[in-house]
Amino acid sequence: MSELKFSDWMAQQQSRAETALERALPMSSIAPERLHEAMRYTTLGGGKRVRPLLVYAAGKLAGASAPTLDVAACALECIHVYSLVHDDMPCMDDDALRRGKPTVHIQYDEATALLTGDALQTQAFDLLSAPGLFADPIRQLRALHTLARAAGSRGMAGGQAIDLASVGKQLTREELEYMHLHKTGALIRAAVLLGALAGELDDDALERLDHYAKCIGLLFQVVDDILDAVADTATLGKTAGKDAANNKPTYVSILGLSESKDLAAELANEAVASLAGFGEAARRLHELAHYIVSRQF
Ligand code: GRG
Repeated sequence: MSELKFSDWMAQQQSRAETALERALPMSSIAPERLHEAMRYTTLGGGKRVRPLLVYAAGKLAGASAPTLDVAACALECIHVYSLVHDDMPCMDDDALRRGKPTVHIQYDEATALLTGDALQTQAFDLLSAPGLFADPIRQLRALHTLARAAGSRGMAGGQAIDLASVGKQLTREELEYMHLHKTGALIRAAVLLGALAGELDDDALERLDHYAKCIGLLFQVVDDILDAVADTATLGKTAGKDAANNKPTYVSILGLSESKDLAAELANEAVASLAGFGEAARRLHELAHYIVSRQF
């Protein structure tokens, strides 16, 4: 049977992630209803699901079981959505629009937004720590450790702290890279690694995948900076031009548009080169690198 073309595979996996999230999140009929409703409001029915797609693609390559990958994909998306909810709050980016709809503190209130982020974060670890989720408990523990590291002060939350502290400052390219490898890259990297850990790859293969993941994590942010500078709010589903308006250092402000585009192409090539030893089994990861470099929103 011939394989699905990338756009069809992506739509299929996005819908698979949606169904898995529908099941994984507490129903809004269960107390506390308003909190559960807000968790579902912000998580379901939106977003590109890039992190779940990476879990699925890496997991397939590693021979992981579908139900395990569904749970790992949900855990990644819960952490990601928590970070978006908190990032949009008045104490951080203060944004009213996310995924084309009002942000949680606008639709509900600030306290609910705070709790929604908190609860989504712990929901991720609740899901990923379910006894027996991975065939090998040691690999499950490694996956938990990987996700905790990626989300915490030595990963995404740390990157966000550096981001907040650098508003209005002139960063070097190295400092900008360090910030983004943590703020955005750490979770993207964890998505690939969790998919891979759910299967049976050896440490050498995991390392090669980790290099791919590091490249696309940074690539994702370079493209995000380009889109923030050139795309409009309706296309992005979030407020465009915020980086310049907030006087934030970005790849575009440091390198300029043309050099940022060259860097994105270089990172995509380097990512794809690290997949060389996997052959056809890495097709979806290969295609995802191309998708990330050419995405329009
Ligand atoms: C609050 C601890 C904490 C961290 C926030 C991820 C983040 C850190 C802030 C989001 C701000 C931002 C715009 C970052 C740039 C890259 C990024 C993560 C964009 C949003 O991710 P997408 O494009 O969003 O995957 P969708 O909605 O498609 O899931």
